[in-house]
Amino acid sequence: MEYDAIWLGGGAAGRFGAVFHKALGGKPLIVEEHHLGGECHVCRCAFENFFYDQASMAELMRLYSGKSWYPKIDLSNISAAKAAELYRKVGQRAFADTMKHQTEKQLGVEVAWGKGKIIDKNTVEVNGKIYKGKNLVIGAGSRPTMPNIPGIHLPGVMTYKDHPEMKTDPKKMVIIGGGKIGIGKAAMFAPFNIEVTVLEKYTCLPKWDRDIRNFIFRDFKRRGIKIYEGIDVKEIKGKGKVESVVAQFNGETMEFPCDAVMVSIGLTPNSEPAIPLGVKIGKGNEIIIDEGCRTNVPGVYAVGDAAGPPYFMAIARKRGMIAAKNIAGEDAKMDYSFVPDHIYIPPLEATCVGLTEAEAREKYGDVVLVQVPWGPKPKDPKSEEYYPGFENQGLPVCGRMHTLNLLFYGQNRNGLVKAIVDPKSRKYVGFHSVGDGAKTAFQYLSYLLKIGWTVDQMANLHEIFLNAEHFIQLSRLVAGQKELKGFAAQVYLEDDL
Ligand code: COM
Repeated sequence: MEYDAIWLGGGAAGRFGAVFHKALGGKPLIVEEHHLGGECHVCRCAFENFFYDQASMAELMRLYSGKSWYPKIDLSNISAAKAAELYRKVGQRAFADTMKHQTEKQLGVEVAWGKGKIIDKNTVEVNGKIYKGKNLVIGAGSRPTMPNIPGIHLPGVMTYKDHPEMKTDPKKMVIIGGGKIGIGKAAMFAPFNIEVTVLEKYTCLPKWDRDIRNFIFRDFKRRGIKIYEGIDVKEIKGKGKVESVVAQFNGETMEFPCDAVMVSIGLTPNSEPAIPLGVKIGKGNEIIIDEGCRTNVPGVYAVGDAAGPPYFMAIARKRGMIAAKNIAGEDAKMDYSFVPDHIYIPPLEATCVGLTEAEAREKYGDVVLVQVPWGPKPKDPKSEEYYPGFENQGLPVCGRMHTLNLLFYGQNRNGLVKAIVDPKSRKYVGFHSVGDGAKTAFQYLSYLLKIGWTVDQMANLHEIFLNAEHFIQLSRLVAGQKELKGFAAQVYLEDDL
């Protein structure tokens, strides 16, 4: 055999897996039709990061315009389509070239460019050329799940895949699906003067901590983003292009006029290339793998989104790494514990890892919360004014935008942090944040959760004050207590949405 493994698909999973495989001493070949890095720089993480930044700029300009020393800024001509155009012209090309350069030139991994056709588990044909490998790794990614409803193919209906392709600015957008992608897209479109309505069949962000959800939904309300939960979309209407979305809500038919629809009801794994090999496929169309990313067919592995959730880049890359180790003769296993989650809600971000407060209370009984801000807020506070008597609102929370806290005192525009501790063991069981910049810390916090990190250990770290998540200094304030009593909220407050 010419190669130790053929990696079908050079996305996050295949690219990282093949690189790791080579570093372990193997001889990998990546087969890739379009770009190395997969969808990342086309329409997923690189694009999302770029667009988040653009939307944050727009939202901050709106918030600061005419306040304090900031000039009045005319936002009538801002354009999401122009932002997308800049990305298409520069970002997509720059990242594609960088991925290619890094993989082929810097790291020396061989790539067969073209559509790979699996002949058998040891043979792949690319542009008429036959490649032979001892192992085959399928990393074919995923695609947006589309509902089977009338009008789904009308022009103006898009998914995350088409977002970078937008050429005009919609005035009204309906987002079908209030999961992580839908909520993130709603928050990113709204700053560009687009009227956004989210229609969710069940509950938006059901797995997130209640305080974080409330923060996001309160913020959405302020910004005029409408959310309907428990609504069943039946049809997209329009003559030649999208004109409205029809849905059933509380037994009534509702129609939402719009000129764009974003569908974000989930992802479907691209398992089809593996089917002829006799590989087992699950109910969600995913390739079924064991902890070592092996399929039921010896010598055939599956990695990344093609093997089903969690759909998260770190998981995709790690599945690649685990498959590489196993191909190289190790017995490596995936670890799915304490995977963080993250949503951009410009100009902030929401990040979490571990248990929510409700889950923690169920598991541990009483828990201690280390949380700011907390408690009642002044009613309809004006900007640039201080409201005494609401001391729980005073601490700046997020990383670089403390100005938000001072400019909008008591409105909680700059975030929320919350650590949940089991008081008996003094171990953290969950971390939650809305702010900016906290996601960096959460990469490491997920590991600290895994090793059973305690408030006492946290109190011994060196914070660089001010920081984006404040967990070190806030925890130190309670760590001296023999019996942990926490820092702020110990009871649920009424929702104040
Ligand atoms: C995302 C693509 S940047 S990859 O994981 O680096 O290949």
